[in-house]
Amino acid sequence: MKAQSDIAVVGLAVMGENLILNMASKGFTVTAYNRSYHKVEIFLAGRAKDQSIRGADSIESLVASLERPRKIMLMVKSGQPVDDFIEQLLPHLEQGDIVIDGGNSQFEDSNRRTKALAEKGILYVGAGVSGGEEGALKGPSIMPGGNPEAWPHVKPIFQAISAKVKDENGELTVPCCDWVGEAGAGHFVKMVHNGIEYGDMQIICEGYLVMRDLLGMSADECQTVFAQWNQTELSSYLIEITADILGFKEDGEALVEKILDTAGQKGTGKWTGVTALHLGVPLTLIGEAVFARCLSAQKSQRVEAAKLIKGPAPSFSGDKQAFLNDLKHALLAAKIVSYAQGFALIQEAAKEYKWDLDYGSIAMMWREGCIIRSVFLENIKQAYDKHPELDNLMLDDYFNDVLASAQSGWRNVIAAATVNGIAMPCISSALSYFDGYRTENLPANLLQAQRDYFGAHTYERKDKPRGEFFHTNWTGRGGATSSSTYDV
Ligand code: NBP
Repeated sequence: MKAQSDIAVVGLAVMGENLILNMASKGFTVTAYNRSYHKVEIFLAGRAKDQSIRGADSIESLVASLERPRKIMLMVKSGQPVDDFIEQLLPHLEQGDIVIDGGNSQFEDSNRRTKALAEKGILYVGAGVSGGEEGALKGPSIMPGGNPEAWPHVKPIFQAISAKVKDENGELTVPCCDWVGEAGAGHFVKMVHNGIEYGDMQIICEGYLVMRDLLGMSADECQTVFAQWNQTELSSYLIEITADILGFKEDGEALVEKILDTAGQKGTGKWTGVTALHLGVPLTLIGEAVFARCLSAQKSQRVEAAKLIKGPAPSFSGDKQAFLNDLKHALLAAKIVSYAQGFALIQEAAKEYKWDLDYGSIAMMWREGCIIRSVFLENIKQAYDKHPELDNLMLDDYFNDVLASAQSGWRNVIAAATVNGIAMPCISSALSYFDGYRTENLPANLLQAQRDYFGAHTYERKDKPRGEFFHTNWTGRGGATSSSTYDV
């Protein structure tokens, strides 16, 4: 083992332990530290035995064990614990040392911490890490942002431990980790990743619901369809595990049918939705995915409502295979809309926070190692390679063509689900966004008139240049005074 460690990892829970083992397996020497020291002892005697991993029993010994510039990665619970630990560390650090937060921190916290630490001469990195326990051990997707001066020091370690994608020669050499951008950009991208994960999961669940309740398919039959879809352009980790889950048996019966239909959530989908509202970006699909989990959690109300509120009894007559093909198109189209909305959110944040982002590179960071990994991300990379400033992914030729051919099946599925009383909040809201986005004249002319009528909020006119505002005394009773204008 080297006399001084390359990096320290603080926090020996599921992510920290596995990242340390991953780093050691790539030839780095790592110092392990945890608030409760007994976990360090257990780790050193167990999984870390005979590896290039040393323990530290105090912050002083942690800092002393590191070569300079020191790199200290926190894998602790996000929020106050991160600030508390940074406070404890600061008196022991020197100019140019690097603090990395690899937890699920809010991007505003990373904006704040990058600035506050830079004022003290300490380089801060806020890195989103995705892939859970297995990813952390074998190769996660890592999305680092923060102080760019830190990147050359952190890059060799992060790119060595991250998941890899094949290069043009078919070799697994392209790391699913690259510099995202300044301050909180890395954690912002990780947040949107998690929001997209909510959307992808809900889209799949809506497909399953239609198969089960409209087509009357068993879990085994659904499993066969998802396994087939995993050989198509829908191929992804989440479709793959869905097939596995549907085929899993307990006492000869599908376990999935025994699981209570109330979804949990830890909040990253909600943050994505709240951020979209703040930035004024329509993120309808992810928003619906969060609300779908909320509605599922109202189980006792739904049990009562199911008795009292009657809708149509689902029944399907027609060509089942053709309908399943339509359903596949509906899932694909909704997924395109979800990523188009997610990337539009990242683009708006880049403008707001003045981050210089490479959208194709972000797509490649999600290509492997994380929960939303899929072949589809390759097409997103290509779209941004062609047009780095593309306003919306749906405007890219490839995605426009896919949407054009998926459109009629997508509409058929939503029509059938609507007639049969089956809720598809994500797949149907995606279609509303798609139709709204391609509509030259929305009814917001009437909306502006309503706002001017009751609140003198003014409107712009089609027959006048943009930026000129008018107020009409609609009733003859109001005055000529208009309200000030403002944007969301
Ligand atoms: P947890 O989020 O469960 O955090 C547990 C760790 O935080 C323990 O080492 C604990 O020390 C330490 N800790 C706490 Br709690 N408060 C502390 C404080 N005030 N000062 C110092 N240490 C403190 O661990 P995790 O699931 O491994 O996740 C770590 C981070 O990675 C989190 O931000 C999480 O959101 C993120 N993440 C998790 C996953 C996943 O799949 N679990 C995936 C991606 C990202 P103790 O042992 O002394 O209590």
